[in-house]
Amino acid sequence: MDWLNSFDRSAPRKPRLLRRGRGELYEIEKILTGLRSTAGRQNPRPLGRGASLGLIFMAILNLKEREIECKIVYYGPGRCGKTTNLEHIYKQYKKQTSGEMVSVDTEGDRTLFFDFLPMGLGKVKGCDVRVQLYTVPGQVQYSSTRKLVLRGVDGVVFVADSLVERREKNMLSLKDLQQNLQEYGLNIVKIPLVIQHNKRDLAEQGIFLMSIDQMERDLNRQLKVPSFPASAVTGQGVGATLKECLKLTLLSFKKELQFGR
Ligand SMILES: Nc1nc2c(ncn2[C@@H]2O[C@H](COP(=O)(O)OP(=O)(O)OP(=O)(O)O)[C@@H](O)[C@H]2O)c(=O)[nH]1
Ligand SMILES: [Mg+2]
Repeated sequence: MDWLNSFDRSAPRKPRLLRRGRGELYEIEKILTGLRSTAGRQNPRPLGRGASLGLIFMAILNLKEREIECKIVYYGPGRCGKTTNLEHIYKQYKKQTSGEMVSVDTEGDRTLFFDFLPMGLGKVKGCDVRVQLYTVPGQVQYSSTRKLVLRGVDGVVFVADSLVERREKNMLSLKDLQQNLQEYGLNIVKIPLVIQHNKRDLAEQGIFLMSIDQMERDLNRQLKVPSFPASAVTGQGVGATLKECLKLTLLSFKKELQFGR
């Protein structure tokens, strides 16, 4: 997968914003289902959900046509930089994006529903790999929307905020992720997960940040998942975070297939 190295530095496109009224949850569900099934595929045909009993891997497989479609969700507390991550990916990896970035209902820079960005990674081991990136709304009150966006998740990027005053919010959000995954029968210890320590650029402006060591102790002491310092604003670490999450997701997928045979 050398696609992340092939930067396309042409002029950034402005993400298209879909502004919708605050509908009921089933409304969002319809949007989510529609986006998932239309992004980059002409004849959506899910062949399998979970390769084996008891183990849940939600990637949509179309083995006959050798296609894999997986869903990566950016999770984390409000204002930690999830949308900014997607915006950076949308601008810098245009060749790999297979459609517009869509932000469903925003208020200023706050996500009220979710952001969505479809990508096509080309062939990996002969399979056409399509990836759908989502962000959840981080604000505490959008708990049910977060849970809905997580449905069918294959891999998670947990974006943590390096600001000292966000320490507790990071930990609460990680706990919220664990609980929401659990409600879908998924285990935070088993799901492909990467932690991003975001906003490291603020240190250069003299803002006192939590050390990476402290953030690792707070969030990653037990999980021990790959983690990356990053700045979604400058783009530093954004590609590395996504690449690692994709790697873990595809590896987990491969294991599932072998187990299911
Ligand atoms: N300096 C700096 N600012 C950042 C960084 N990432 C995000 N921000 C800023 O933080 C604010 C919130 O960023 P968003 O990407 O909207 O945060 P979010 O996680 O999507 O927030 P919610 O939608 O409310 O969950 C914006 O003003 C961003 O410009 C970063 O790495 N460095
Ligand atoms: Mg957002």
